[in-house]
Amino acid sequence: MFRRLFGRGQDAPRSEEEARAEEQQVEQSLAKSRQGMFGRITQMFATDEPITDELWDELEEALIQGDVGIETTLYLVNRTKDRVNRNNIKKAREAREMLKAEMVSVFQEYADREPVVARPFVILVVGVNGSGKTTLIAKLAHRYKRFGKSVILAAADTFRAAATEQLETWAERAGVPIISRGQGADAGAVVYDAVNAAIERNVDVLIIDTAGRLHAKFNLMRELEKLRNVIRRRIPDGPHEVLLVIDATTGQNGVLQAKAFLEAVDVTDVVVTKMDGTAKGGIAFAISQDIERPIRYLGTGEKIGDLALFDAESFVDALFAEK
Ligand SMILES: Nc1nc2c(ncn2[C@@H]2O[C@H](COP(=O)(O)OP(=O)(O)OP(=O)(O)O)[C@@H](O)[C@H]2O)c(=O)[nH]1
Ligand SMILES: [Mg+2]
Repeated sequence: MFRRLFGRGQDAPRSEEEARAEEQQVEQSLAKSRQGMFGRITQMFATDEPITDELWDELEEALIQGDVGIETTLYLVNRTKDRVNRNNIKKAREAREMLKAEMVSVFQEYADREPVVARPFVILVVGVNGSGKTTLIAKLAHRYKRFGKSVILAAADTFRAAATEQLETWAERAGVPIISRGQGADAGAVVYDAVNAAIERNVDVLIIDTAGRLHAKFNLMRELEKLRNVIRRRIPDGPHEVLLVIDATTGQNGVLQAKAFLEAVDVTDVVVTKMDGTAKGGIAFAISQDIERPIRYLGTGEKIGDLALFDAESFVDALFAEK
């Protein structure tokens, strides 16, 4: 179903067709998860058998194995059980929609913020190394460009060797300009140049890549604070979006690592990458609960078009899709 016409940075699908294509992408990226625990849950709730205590135990086990996390699992099982009892539901098949509704509600706890209108719209991308930041930036550049927005990138990961070159390659592929100073340069200086360039060239969207490999937490905080201050010197309400990137394949441990960023910077949204690479898509629930921010996008593959806006209902439907 077509639900969102206007995204915060004006990056939402423009038609039913585009929205449907994105839903299909999400569905495909969850194929492994459906073959794993979620397929088992679908089967458990696909019968006219009576609901038993064993069914609830099995559900609990499957959700935990699917990386939903213990707390969220218990919440889901208890809420669904209550609802089933209240409504006097007897057959497993009839309980399924109630389980799905509770799953959707987990994500909706952190609802979308009000749209922000700004130009340049500044997006800061943060996350542990290898989580998929640079790839996400390429996907976002491609996406905004497709929607008629002008984009400029800032290569502010000056820490890792070849990070700038990697972003340059993507920028070329996406057909957008990039501001860089190479490895070892001051990241603040890169951002300073990029903000000025974005303003002077009247660009719609500025997307900033950052280093994930800053060893000590203190360094991480200091660096991100510095970048934020550089942005605010010329754009006082920026950055308008701070995206925390989390790799779905790293499981609970990845969520724990990502939490360090919440102390370093005002994260507005989460992006879950590599959904296609895990059989434990339940990690999205754990992420939503632990990070306490809305999930904005899903990375569904390695290609530049493999990005979808996150929609709680489509996501849960896709986990339960019978195919
Ligand atoms: N399958 C899959 N692979 C992805 C996705 N997003 C990123 N990757 C891969 O993950 C790897 C790391 O991606 P990068 O974008 O370089 O990650 P990064 O966070 O910028 O890493 P650092 O710069 O080292 O901190 C690459 O091999 C990407 O192709 C995704 O949605 N699906
Ligand atoms: Mg990178």
